Amino acid sequence: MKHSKEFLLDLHKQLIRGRLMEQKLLDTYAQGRVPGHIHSGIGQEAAFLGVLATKQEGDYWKPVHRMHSLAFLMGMDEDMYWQELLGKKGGNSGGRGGMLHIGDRKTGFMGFSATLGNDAGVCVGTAMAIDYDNKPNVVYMFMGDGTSSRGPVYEAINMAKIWNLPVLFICENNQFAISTPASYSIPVKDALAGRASGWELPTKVVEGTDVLAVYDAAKELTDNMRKGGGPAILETKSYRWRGHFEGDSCSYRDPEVTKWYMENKDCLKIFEAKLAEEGILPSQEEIDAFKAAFDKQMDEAILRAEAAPEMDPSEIFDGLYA
Ligand SMILES: Cc1ncc(C[n+]2csc(CCOP(=O)(O)OP(=O)(O)O)c2C)c(N)n1
Ligand SMILES: [Mg+2]
Repeated sequence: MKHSKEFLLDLHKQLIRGRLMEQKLLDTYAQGRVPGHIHSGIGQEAAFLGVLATKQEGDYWKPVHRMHSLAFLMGMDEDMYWQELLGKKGGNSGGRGGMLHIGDRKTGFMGFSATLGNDAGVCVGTAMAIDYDNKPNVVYMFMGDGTSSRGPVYEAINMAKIWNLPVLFICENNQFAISTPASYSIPVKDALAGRASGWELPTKVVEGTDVLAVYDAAKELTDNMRKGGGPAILETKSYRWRGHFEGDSCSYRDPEVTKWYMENKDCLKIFEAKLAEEGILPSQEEIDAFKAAFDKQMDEAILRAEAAPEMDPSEIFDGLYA
C-alpha cells in the first residue's frame, strides 16, 4: 500500500466531517439560523481536503468563498468558528463578517478577499516572507474556475515565478461561476493549467473527486516547492452540486447532469469503495457511531453559539484602520 492505513483512515474521517458539516450548514441555514448567505461546498470536499492534507506546520493557506467548513476542519477553535458564522461577539472578527470573513492565523488560514482573485498577491507576499526567512514552507492559494480568468491571478503567478516563491496556485474547477459555465467563458479545457502553461511551472490536472489523486498531486508539487522548486499549479476537476448560493434555483443548468455527478462522482463514496478494496473500510456501525458523535458535537457547538452574546453594533467600526 502506497499510503499508511492510519493516513487513509484519518483522511476518511476528515471527508466524513467535511460532508456532515457542509450538510449541517445547509440545514442550519434552511432553518433561518444563519445570517447572510452560504456557498455550499458539498460534493467538492475531496478537492480542498486532499490538497490541505499535505499542509505542514508553518504553511499558510487562503481558501475561496466556498466550503465554509474548511476553517473548522483545519483546526480553528470551534466556538470562535460558529460564533463568527452566527454574527456573535466571540467570532474571529467579533461577528462582523460571518461566512466570508472567517480567518485564523493559528492554523495559517489567512482569510480571503471577497473581491475574488485580488488575494493572489497577498499569497505571493506571504511566500516572500517564507523565502526571506529561509523556511521550507508553502502557501496554498485556492481559486475557482471563474476567478482563474482574473488579471490579479496572472500578475501574482508572474511575480511568484520571477522570484521563485513557494505558492501553490490551485484552481478548483467546479465548472460554474455563478450561472456561467466554464465551457462558455473559458476558451481552453483546463481553466488555470491551460492558460498558465506559458510560465512553464510544474503543473498537474487531477480528478477533484478522487481524494488520493488530489493528495498525491499536491504532495509531489509541494515537496518540490519546499526544496526551492518555486511556484506550481494544480487544477482539480469537480462539479458544483448546489446552487451558487442557497436559494439559487439553478434554472441555467440541467438537473439531470447534476444528478449524474451526485450519483457517479461522490468523493466520499469513491474513497470508501477504495478503502473497501484495500480491506480497511471501517464497519458501517463504526462509521455511523463516528457520524453520530460528530453530529452531536456540531449541534452542541451551534447551541452554544446561539446562546452567546450578539455583536454590539456600536463596535462596528472598532479595529478599522483609518
Ligand atoms: C472580482 C469579483 N468579481 C465578481 C464577484 C462576484 N462573484 C462572487 S462569487 C462569483 C463566482 C466565482 O466563481 P468561481 O471562481 O468559479 O468560484 P465558485 O463560486 O464556483 O466556487 C462571482 C462572479 C466577486 N466577488 N469578485
Ligand atoms: Mg466555479
